[in-house]
Amino acid sequence: MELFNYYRSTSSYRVRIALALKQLEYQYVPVNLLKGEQYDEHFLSLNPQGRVPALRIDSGEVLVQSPAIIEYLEEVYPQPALLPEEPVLRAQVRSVAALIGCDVHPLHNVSVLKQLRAMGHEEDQVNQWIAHWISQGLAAVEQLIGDEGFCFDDEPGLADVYLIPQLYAAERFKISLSDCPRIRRVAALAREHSAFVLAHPDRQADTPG
Ligand SMILES: N[C@@H](CCC(=O)N[C@@H](CS)C(=O)NCC(=O)O)C(=O)O
Repeated sequence: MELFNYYRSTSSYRVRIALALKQLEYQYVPVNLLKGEQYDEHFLSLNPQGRVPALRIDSGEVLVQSPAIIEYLEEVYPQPALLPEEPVLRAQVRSVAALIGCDVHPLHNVSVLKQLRAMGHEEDQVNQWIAHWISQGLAAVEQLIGDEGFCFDDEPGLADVYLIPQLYAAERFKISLSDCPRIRRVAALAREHSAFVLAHPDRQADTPG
């Protein structure tokens, strides 16, 4: 498999964690978002939306959108499972993933911020925008996750796959987690877990030296 991604892209980081948790080998293909490589003809032929991640699977098909890629991995490589068996718990885990993936991350994506700047917003307004949506989303996640272990279990699952990259973005944008002890607990566990360590933006092929 080939993963077209960017070291500090939140949605790429999710897929890297899922691949690492399932101990799947892949080739890392960097797409530099700051240089606009996502709009190169070659990359657009893989993903017409011009966004990472994209996963080329061994049959040659290219999958896009991190939720779809992660679901594919879960279906084809079911162990270790990212979702629990029990339907209510499955829905709760998916809720946290959706909250982050649909209601937080899209609001601070590169092209959304570019559009805010193009509409005349100053950098401090853009930063306030980012801080507002990330803080609000994480405050809700704090209420939804459990009191022990990773978000919902002793072992990491789908909610953790979404949360940890969002925390990396929160740190970049200097969002305080002082009111989020549960989230801080999950972050501390992830720092010690080999799959999360492997997938971390600081140690990818395109991480600046
Ligand atoms: N919903 C998509 C979001 C993909 C996305 O927004 N990727 C960002 C990086 S995290 C990107 O490629 N941005 C480039 C751009 O907006 O120009 C997913 O989960 O894969």
